Amino acid sequence: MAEMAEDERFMAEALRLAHMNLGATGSNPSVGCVIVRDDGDGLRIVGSAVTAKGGRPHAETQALAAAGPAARGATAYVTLEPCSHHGKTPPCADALIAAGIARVVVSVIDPDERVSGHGLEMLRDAGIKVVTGVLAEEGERELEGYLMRKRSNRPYVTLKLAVSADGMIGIKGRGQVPITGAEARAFVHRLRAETDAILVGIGTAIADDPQLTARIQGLEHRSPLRIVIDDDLNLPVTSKLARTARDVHVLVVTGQRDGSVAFIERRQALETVGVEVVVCDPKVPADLLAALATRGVSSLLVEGGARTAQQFLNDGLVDRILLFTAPLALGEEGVPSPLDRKLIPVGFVHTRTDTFGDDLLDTYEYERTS
Ligand code: AOF
Ligand code: ZN
Repeated sequence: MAEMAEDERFMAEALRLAHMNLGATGSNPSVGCVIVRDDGDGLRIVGSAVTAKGGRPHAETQALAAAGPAARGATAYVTLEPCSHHGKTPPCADALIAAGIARVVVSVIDPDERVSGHGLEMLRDAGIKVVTGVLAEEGERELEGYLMRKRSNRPYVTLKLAVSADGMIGIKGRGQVPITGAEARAFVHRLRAETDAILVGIGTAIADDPQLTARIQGLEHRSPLRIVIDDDLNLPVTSKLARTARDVHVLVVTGQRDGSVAFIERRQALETVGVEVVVCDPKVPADLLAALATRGVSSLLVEGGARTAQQFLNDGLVDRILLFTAPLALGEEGVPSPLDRKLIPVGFVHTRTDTFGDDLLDTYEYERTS
C-alpha cells in the first residue's frame, strides 16, 4: 500500500514534468521521467527530465544522464512506455537496462506500433520489475493528443468559445469585441502554447484580424501552427496572419485545386508572403484532421467562428468544449453562439467550472462509449 502511494507521488511528478514541454516536442509526445533511489535514508530523486523541445532526446536518456551511476538499482517512473525501436535515437528500454535500473513504473502503454508492449517486454526480459497503469487516467489525459493521433489518426480537438451573458460571440461588422477579461485571455494564450495547431474560419479571420499566437511572457516562441479554412482564398495578404506567416506558419485550406485567374493570383499572392495553401475539402473537416495528423499535429484548438464551430460539432469531431461565459451583454446586434451553458450538444458531459476574474470557464468532454 505504501509503495502504491509512493509510486503515485513520483508518477505525479513525472506527469508534471511532461506537461512542461507539451506542444513543444513536434510529433513526438512530451514524456516525463523521474529516477528515484533509496540508500536507507529515504527515497531521493537522482535524475529527472522531460522530452527535449523538438522531440529528442527522449526523457529517459536525459534523466539517466543526470542520475549517472546513481541509476544502478533505482526505480524509473515514466509517463509513457519506454521506446523499444531504433528511431532517430536508440531504444530507451536499452538505456534503462544498461544503466542498471531495477524497477520501471509506467503510466500509459505506447500505442506506437513500433513500441506497443515491446518496450515493457524488453525490460522484463532483462529482469527488471515492471509496473504499469500507475495514474493511468491522468497519464491518458496528459498524452491525450498523442494518443488520439496514434489511435484515431486525427488530432485531439478542443473547441473554445467565449460567450456573452446573452449568448453572443461577437457583434456583426465590429471586428474583435472583447468579451472575456485579462485573466481568461492569459489562460487562452497558455493553452495556445500547449497546443500544436489553432484553427479559425475565414469569416473570423477577416472580421477579427486575429494573430492567433501565444502572447504570454516566455512562451512567445511556443505559438501553434495557424490554420484558416478559406475556400475562396479571401485571406488578405495585409492581414496580421499573412503578414506574420514567415514567423509563425500559416496554412490556408481550400477545396479548390485551381480556379479563375483571380483565384490563382490570390493563391500566388498568399504564397509569396509565406502562407501555405493546402487543398482539402473544407466541408469535410475529418479529411483535414487526417491530413494534419499525418503532418504530426496531435492537438487542435478550434477558436471559431460560429459556423466553423457548428461544422466540427455536427461532424462529431469535437473532444472537449471550453466555454467562457462573461457577465456583459452584447445586445441584439450580436452574433449568436452555437451553444451556451443552457444548450450543450448531446454527448458532452460537464467536467468542471473554473473562474477567471469575472468570467466562468465550463469544460465539457465528449463521452465516447467505446
Ligand atoms: C520514449 N521517451 O521521451 C518519447 C518517446 O522519432 P523518434 O525516434 O524520436 O521516435 C518517436 C517515438 O518515440 C514516438 O512515436 C513514441 O513512440 C516515442 N516517444 N519515447 O521512450 C520519450 N518522447
Ligand atoms: Zn525513447
